[in-house]
Amino acid sequence: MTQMTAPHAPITAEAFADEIRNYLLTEQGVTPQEATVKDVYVATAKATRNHLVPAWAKTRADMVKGNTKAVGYLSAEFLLGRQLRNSLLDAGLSEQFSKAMAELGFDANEVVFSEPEPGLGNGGLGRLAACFVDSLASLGVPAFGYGIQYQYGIFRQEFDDQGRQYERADYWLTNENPWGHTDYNRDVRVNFGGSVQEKDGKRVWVPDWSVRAIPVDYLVPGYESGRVNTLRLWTAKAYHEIDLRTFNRGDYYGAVHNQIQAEDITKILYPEDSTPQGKELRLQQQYFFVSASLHDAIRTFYPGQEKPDLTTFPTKITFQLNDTHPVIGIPELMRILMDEYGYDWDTAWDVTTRTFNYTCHTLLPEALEVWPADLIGKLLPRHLEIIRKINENFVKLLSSLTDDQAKIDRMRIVTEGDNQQVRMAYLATAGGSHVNGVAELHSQLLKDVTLRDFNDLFPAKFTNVTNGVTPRRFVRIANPRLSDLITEGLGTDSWVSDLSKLEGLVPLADDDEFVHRFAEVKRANKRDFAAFAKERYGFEVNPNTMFDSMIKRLHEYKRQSLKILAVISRYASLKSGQTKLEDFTPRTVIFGAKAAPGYALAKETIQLINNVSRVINNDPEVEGKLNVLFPWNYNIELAQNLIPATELDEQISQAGKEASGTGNMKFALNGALTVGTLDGANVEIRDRVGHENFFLFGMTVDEVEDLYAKGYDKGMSRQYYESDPRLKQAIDMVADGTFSNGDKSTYQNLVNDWLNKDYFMTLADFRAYVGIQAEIEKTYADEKTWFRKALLNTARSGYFSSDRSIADYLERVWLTGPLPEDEKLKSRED
Ligand code: GLS
Repeated sequence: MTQMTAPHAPITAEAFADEIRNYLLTEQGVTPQEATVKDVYVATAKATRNHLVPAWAKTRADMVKGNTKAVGYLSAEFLLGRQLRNSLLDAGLSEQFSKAMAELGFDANEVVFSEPEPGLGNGGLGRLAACFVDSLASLGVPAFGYGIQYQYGIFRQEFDDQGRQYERADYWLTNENPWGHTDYNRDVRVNFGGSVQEKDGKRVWVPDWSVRAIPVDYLVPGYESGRVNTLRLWTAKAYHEIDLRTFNRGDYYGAVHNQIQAEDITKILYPEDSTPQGKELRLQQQYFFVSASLHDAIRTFYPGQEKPDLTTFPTKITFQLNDTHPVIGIPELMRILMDEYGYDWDTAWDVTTRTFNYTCHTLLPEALEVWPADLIGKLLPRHLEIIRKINENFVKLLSSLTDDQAKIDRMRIVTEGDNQQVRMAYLATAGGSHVNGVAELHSQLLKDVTLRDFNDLFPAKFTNVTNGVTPRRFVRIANPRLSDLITEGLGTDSWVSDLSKLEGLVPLADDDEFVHRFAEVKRANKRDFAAFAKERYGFEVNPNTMFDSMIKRLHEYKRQSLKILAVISRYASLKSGQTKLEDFTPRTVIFGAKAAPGYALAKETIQLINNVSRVINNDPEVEGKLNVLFPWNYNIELAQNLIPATELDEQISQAGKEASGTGNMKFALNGALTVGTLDGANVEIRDRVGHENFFLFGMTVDEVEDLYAKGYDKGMSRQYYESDPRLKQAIDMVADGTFSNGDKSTYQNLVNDWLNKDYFMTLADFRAYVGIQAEIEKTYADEKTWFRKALLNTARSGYFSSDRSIADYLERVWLTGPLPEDEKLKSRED
């Protein structure tokens, strides 16, 4: 069988170099001799994109012509990471690129690094969306990713000389962006404000102001699928940018008021992860991209039709609501169907409920978005009417299903009384076909706790789809050494598109030579990371230490403070001689984390980590034994460098709080062992890799609940402090100024919280955490055992491919599949 490696005929390195030269000259206006690294990056990106365009057009045409229902992935965040290597891989041009760079006299890595990273997401949720569009294309499923092109993505994190985080704007779009094509000819009008009036017995929305939504199209190539999908990110522009009369009066700011109001909508990504703030601008963003996307889908699937039969809409496309952020799409589709196309309520409701599905990504009650009805009424008056009617009908439906009035009241989409609120998760559950959580435990807790009443009455709606990560970016590209070894071990590279094949490595865990080579890969990656950390951050890293990483957003529930308290405790124990230096397993402890700018306790934790790092790293007594690194501005680049080099991965959230986690999957695939709680996808990772290959500690969900019932967060944590000398010593050191040049007030809020509240039970889990670390060290001392376990983590984590997640969505939620093979083959021949 001949295997296609790319959606087009491959070309030679010389020909590719010529194409790059051509772009340099015709678009950048420079010869290779004059070109800078950035010029070469832009020209290479354009040349690469050009190779993908024919398959892109063909995929779209097949999608519109064919009978395969498409997927619309509506997400306020797509955390893409750099595009060049990924596009080269999918275009089948990776090798040509290396040679072409050599021919042109440029360093391939430098060219890759010169691409600014598009940080259009906060963390796991946004990165998951990026993995999902990659997998949809790789599986050949026709799909659109729909979102927002923020002018400023997640802030750049820096640390000041006190170790405090400060935030800088992320100017990622300041330079040329060769990947996104701004399509001014396919703009969409999005309206806001105004009122609803009665005309000829109909409710008519008379808006107050409008914004021009312009699509910026990114190509999403599939790996070896011959397909290229579209990621359409909307940018906002004003219809009338300048008011000349106001300008002529000398009011220059007033003259551009319209422009500012419009462009503000897509100016900046809100930097909260898991705990969004209900700001008016955020609702504007949500409505803006959802309204534009729904109109875009209608014109795409019913081209040129003035009176399309939109009762077929759910057979053309199914929309996935990525968390509550796009849920305003439900009343918007109702409005479009009724007000723009004249359908009656019942038909519109039938179409709408068959079109949408909802993924919930959280267990934190504060993360389920709730909007004041007044705010929705002010910004989207017609939508508020529709939401009220949906609520009214829903309450009627509930009354026909149960006599339990309290339950009905709990389930209202719009709350009653003063300050009415619209609960977006409930609207999504009522208005969509399916609701899913993102790991088995999470989906179960959604059914048992968060959406329990809904599950009681509509059990068929609920399902689980465990998250996954793309093996292309997070193994093949991030870890070339491991990729080569896997390919050698399996005798094929087909694992890149079918990660379940990794299972074939299991027998090699008994092959000492192979395990040794696996260990060599890790060691080489550690040396690479040490060099990267030195160059990028100026850190001295000893590669002959255990690399122990915790990279994720800074959040109390994730419990970075548990880890830093344990580090302090080991430091104290080394200093006091309780632990002999020669018995100590040398460790490099690495943190990467951004805190939401307004999250005070999280920011104090960042400051503490930085200062613990400063004190320990400058203490000659522990030199070479304990080192704490906190590279700033954790992003995808850092993840791609650190994950392949990590030996121990920390997933230590309080049980029942992390919906899934996806970093845990990336680490396991790259041969790190996890120390973790029974939370999120940790549970499934442990079951798959084998309980003996996972370091479990801490309370379970039930134990956590029991402890709350006993009043833990009402002052019980102090008992743990009093009764564990190591814990007491660590907290006392934070309180007494050891990590703040003697100042006792610096970490006052943290210390107070630990001793009086500690909602996420850091203190209660401390003893178990320190205990498991001793076991980890014992295992690490025996290299063969450690790397055998690590290899088994890689071999048994194939399930955590986002290709598998997408296959599950296709089967359980979207009820569609790839474009037919013949259409695919036709597209390759063209
Ligand atoms: C999150 C969860 O916190 C993560 O556990 C999860 O892995 C991710 C993707 O499902 O979604 N929810 C959220 O608001 N941010 C996340 O990262």
